[in-house]
Amino acid sequence: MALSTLPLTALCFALLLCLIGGAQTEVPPSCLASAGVPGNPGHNGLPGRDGRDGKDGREGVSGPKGDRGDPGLPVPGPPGKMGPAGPAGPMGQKGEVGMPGAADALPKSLRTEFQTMKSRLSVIEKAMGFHIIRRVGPKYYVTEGLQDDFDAGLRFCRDAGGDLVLPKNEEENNVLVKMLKVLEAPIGWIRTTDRKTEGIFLDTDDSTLSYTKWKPGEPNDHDNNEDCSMVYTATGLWNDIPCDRKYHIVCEIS
Ligand code: FUC
Ligand code: CA
Ligand code: CA
Repeated sequence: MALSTLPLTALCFALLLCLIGGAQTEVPPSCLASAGVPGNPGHNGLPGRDGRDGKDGREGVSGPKGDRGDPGLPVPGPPGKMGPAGPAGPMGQKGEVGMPGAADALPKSLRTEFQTMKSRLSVIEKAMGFHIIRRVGPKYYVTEGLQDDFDAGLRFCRDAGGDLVLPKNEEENNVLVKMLKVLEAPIGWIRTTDRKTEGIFLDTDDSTLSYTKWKPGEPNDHDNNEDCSMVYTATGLWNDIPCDRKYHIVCEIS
C-alpha cells in the first residue's frame, strides 16, 4: 500500500464513524466539520514483495546449424577380434643353402663313415623285426615262416622295409635254402617274373638277372600259366610256377 494513502484512510474511517453515528440520531456537529479542504497527499508506501514466478515459457525455435567440426586425430582404435584363418597361400621359393652344420664340419672320411654306419644300423633294425635272421654278406635274409601267394609275399616284405628275396650269387642261394630247411618248407618264393614279357624273367624293378639257378628245362611256362618263380629246398634249383600258389616267404633287407 502506498505511504501517501494512509491519512486518506484515516479520514474515511472518521467519516464512516460519523455516518454510523448519524444513522441512529441526527448528524453530530463534528461530522459537518469534515467536509473541509483536503490535506496534502501522503508519501508513497514501501514497494511490495516480489510476485510468484511465472509459468515456464514455450520452447524456442531451434538455433542455426553449427559449423563443421575439426577432423579427428589419426589415432588407431583397438584391434578387432581375430577373423577365421584364410586359405593357405602358394608355396614360397626355395631358400638358399644354409651354413654348414656341425656334422658337415667333420672331415669327409668321417662323414662318409658316419653315413655308412647310419645305413647299416637302419638295416639291422629292420632285420631285428623278424624271428629268423641270417646275414649274407651285406644283406640280411629274414622270415616269419609265413606262406602266401607271390604278390602278398612282395607286399609283406616291402611293408617291413625290405623286399622278397632274390639270390644274387651261390652263397645267397645257399643261405635261402638253409632257412627254408629250418622252416621245413619244400618251396620258397623268389623275386622274378615274366609278367611283362612272356619267357623273359626280370627282377620286379624290370632289371635283368645277374644270377640264375633254373632247373634244367625251366622256365617252361607250364599250361601257359607260370609267370612267377620259386626255389626247391631239396636242390636249390629254380622253377617258374603260377603266381597264385602259396609258398613260404623269405625277405631280404639291404
Ligand atoms: C613241371 C614244372 C611246372 C609244374 C609241373 C607240375 O612241368 O615246370 O612248373 O611244377 O612240373
Ligand atoms: Ca610265363
Ligand atoms: Ca615251370
